[in-house]
Amino acid sequence: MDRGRRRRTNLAMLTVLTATFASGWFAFAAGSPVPAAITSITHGVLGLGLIALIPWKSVVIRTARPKHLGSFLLLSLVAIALLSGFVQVFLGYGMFAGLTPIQVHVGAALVLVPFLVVHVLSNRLRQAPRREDFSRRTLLRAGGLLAASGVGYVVAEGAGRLAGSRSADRRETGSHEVPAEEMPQTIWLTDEVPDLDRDTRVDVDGRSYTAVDLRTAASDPFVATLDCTNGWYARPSWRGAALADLIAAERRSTARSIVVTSVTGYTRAFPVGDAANLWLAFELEGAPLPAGHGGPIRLLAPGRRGFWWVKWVASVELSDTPWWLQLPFPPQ
Ligand code: HEM
Ligand SMILES: Nc1nc2c(c(=O)[nH]1)N[C@H]1C(S)=C(S)[C@@H](COP(=O)(O)O)O[C@H]1N2
Ligand SMILES: [Mo]
Repeated sequence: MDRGRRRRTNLAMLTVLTATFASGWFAFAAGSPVPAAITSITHGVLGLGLIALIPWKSVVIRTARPKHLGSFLLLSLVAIALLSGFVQVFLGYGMFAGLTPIQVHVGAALVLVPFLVVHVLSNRLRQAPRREDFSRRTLLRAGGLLAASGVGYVVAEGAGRLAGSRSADRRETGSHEVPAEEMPQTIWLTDEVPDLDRDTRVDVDGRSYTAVDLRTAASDPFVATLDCTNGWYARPSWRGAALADLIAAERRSTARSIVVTSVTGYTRAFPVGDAANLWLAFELEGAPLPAGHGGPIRLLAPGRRGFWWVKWVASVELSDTPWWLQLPFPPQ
């Protein structure tokens, strides 16, 4: 392999790996069907693009002169990320040695970042892109790689269905269905289930309610999809009151966001216009909301991923700060 090809292979690998990493986070953030389908299919196609580059990259690796331990660790972490991605897609949600495929997947992706940075910095001089790397020919090759990856994605989806794998029960986000009665109790990162009284009060824009008080403003039971980034979704029935029925329209008209905060400090801000589709729920599958699922009162945010569904709600406040001025994922 000549130097140019070697360099272009490495550049392609770096570009696709970076784009795969980024698209994974976008897929994590997407909750509604169209953005979720676009981001998770893009992520899958890019992941397969890494595999399509293996024949070239393996020549680069075999003929590399100094071989560094760090580079092999990087390679292993990419392999773990790829493998756990396929486990998630084809074997489904479940525990493997106490971890879910997505936990292994995102964990490997995060751990590989510093190895990738060192790998790129230590090779940056010899492998830096040159003008000839951006020729029409390179563009055609990149197009070919993308097309091959796209075909690979369709073949993998088809084969998964033919083989009767779990890949077929994914919704647009890639999450697998779990029966409502087996819905896991999930912590985003480090939060803990607090020990709350059934008549713990939630403060909503200056007024305070217990779960019993909320019944007066509550809907009939309805089904809402809880879709966790850990790779599962469930469609249980809930009962609760819409924030639009608890906070007067005049009050909302002067605010920009609604901040929902848990007794644990876990917090998320929402666009004020979402008030009709945000609910304070106190019942799950016809029974009082269990502590593990956020009882006595938790938020439902249909159309958003699970990490928005704040459990153990302590307060709901109007704010002048736009909702997007917050971390994209909760740090807790
Ligand atoms: C650079 C590291 C990564 C690589 C190499 C990688 C690769 C893959 C691959 C090959 C798949 C299977 C795709 C398919 O067959 O449809 C996959 C699935 C998935 N990955 Fe990643 N990924 C990486 C990072 C991430 C990150 C950082 C996240 C989230 C923060 C993420 C989230 C997901 C999700 C949710 C799925 C399932 C998507 C579906 O079911 O269609 N990935 N990944
Ligand atoms: N206070 C608080 N609320 C939280 C979480 C958390 O860790 N702390 N986890 C979120 C995540 S990641 C999901 S998927 C849902 C899970 O709800 P469940 O435990 O009822 O399944 O709650 C969300 N609300
Ligand atoms: Mo979650």
